[in-house]
Amino acid sequence: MSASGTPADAGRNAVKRAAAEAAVELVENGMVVGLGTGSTAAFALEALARRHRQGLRFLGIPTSERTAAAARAAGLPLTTFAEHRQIDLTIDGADEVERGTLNLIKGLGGALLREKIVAAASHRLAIVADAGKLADRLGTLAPVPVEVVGFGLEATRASLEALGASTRLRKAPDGEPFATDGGNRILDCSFGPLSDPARLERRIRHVVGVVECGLFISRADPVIVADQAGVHRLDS
Ligand code: ABF
Repeated sequence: MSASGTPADAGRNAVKRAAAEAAVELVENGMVVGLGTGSTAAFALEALARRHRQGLRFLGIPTSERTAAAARAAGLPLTTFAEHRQIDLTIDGADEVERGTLNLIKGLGGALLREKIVAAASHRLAIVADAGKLADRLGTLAPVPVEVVGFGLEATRASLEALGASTRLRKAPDGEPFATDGGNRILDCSFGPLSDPARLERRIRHVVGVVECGLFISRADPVIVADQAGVHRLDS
């Protein structure tokens, strides 16, 4: 039993760690590496710190303030888009992975805007997840997080509901509306299982007041999932 949890927690962490460590093996000397957010990406950060201590040299661009803090605490060298506009490889997590297409839902960790900016600048995006994130259709396991500007939020919310969503304003642990690193709000939008996630991403991003949405279409390459049987690399 892990110190902080049940045998099930220990098993889940072992699976996440295995997926994360497999992705870190893709990192080569001299790379600019996008550093993801979430518990699975945190295992990747641990493995990167270990390889850095063994002599691997790379520069990291974090996808959230909390990832930046964790990377600095681990002694990892960071850079910015001002220095490097191209990222060689990003390692990040996901909330849901659509079998066969590798389309994703991301953002339940609240970092979707910076994650998508980093993903868009990345030559490769390695997604790491436990196999429980796999679904036949996106929207089965998770809502679509949508980052919106606080001003006019209720009007933006009505527009998203007109697309067919039931929406929930994300709250922080203190009960106040959650604020992203960019100072925006998140509406978690439940549309049910999606038949055309690419079309829905376009429609959501077209809504005035929307900053970005957590549908990541045709960006993942590869998706590395792990389960009790081992690590599996999924290619579209
Ligand atoms: C991040 O990883 C987010 O996009 C997503 O919400 C989160 C998943 O976290 P975990 O790996 O802890 O399930 O990239």
